[in-house]
Amino acid sequence: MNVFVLTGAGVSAESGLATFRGKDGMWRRHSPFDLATPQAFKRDPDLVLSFYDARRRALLAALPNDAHRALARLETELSSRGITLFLCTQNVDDLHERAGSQEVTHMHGELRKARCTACDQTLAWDGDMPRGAACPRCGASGSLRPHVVWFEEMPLHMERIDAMLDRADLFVAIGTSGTVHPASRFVEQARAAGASTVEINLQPYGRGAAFDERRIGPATRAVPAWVGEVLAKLDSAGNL
Ligand code: BV8
Repeated sequence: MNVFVLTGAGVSAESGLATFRGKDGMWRRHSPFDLATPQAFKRDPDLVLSFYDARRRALLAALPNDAHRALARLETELSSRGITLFLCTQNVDDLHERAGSQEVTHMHGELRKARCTACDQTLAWDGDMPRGAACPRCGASGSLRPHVVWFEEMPLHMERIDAMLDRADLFVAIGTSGTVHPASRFVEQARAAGASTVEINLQPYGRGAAFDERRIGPATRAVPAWVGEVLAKLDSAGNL
């Protein structure tokens, strides 16, 4: 059996990291087209780099929450039963990993990494990223950017993600508004492949009733509750 979990900014909201489209969301204060596109980076690299510097500093001060921990527990428990948990996140934070999740697929990249546009290497990066910073690998200066996927860039790991969607028995979307493509169509793809679908959110996805089940509530309460029920059902009925 295969479980596909997709997380969005809502799973990290209670760790104090701002979401994008909520009432105090990042895209309420700035346009994504001034901060999260290749053109924005070309037009004003200092503005874009300072945006990610501020988010990286906030991330280093943040801690995983009970939702992240519940998903790490789910991974361990399912694996001991021979069931695969594919955890795909739209988030660029590393709170899933810091909560103990071993396999995390970051389709929009990772805030604590840099990418060199000269040698294409990605490297750990925790400090601020000044515009002229030199690549520690190839020495090129001014070639570093945050290792995140901007709008109009291709998300990462899409082949693997598609394969896992096509063989999911259960698809769960946690804390995402379902606004951004291609993540927004994952639920339809998993459903078309025969998966049962569950949404865990503070308020429902903007569109359509593509979910078989909806659990409304804060992730730090709703996710541990859902994980507990999944494991109890596995132990009693032997299925998801
Ligand atoms: C691409 C960068 C091919 C890193 C991000 C087809 C149709 C429509 C549009 C497009 C399309 N094809 C391409 C597009 C354009 C674009 C797009 O989707 N635009 C949208 C806005 C209309 N997509 C792309 O460009 C993607 N690339 O498709 O490649 C291609 C190639 C070339 C040319 C064309 C196409 C690339 C998308 C990646 C963009 N990068 N971030 C960063 O800075 O973080 S997107 C950004 O949005 C973040 O990554 C974020 O993760 C993502 C999704 O947002 P959410 O996670 O859902 O967060 P949001 O704030 O929206 O919602 C929060 C949710 O949490 C809410 O539901 C709320 O209820 C819930 N919540 C809040 N608190 C809690 C909670 N839930 C539980 N508990 C709580 N406490």
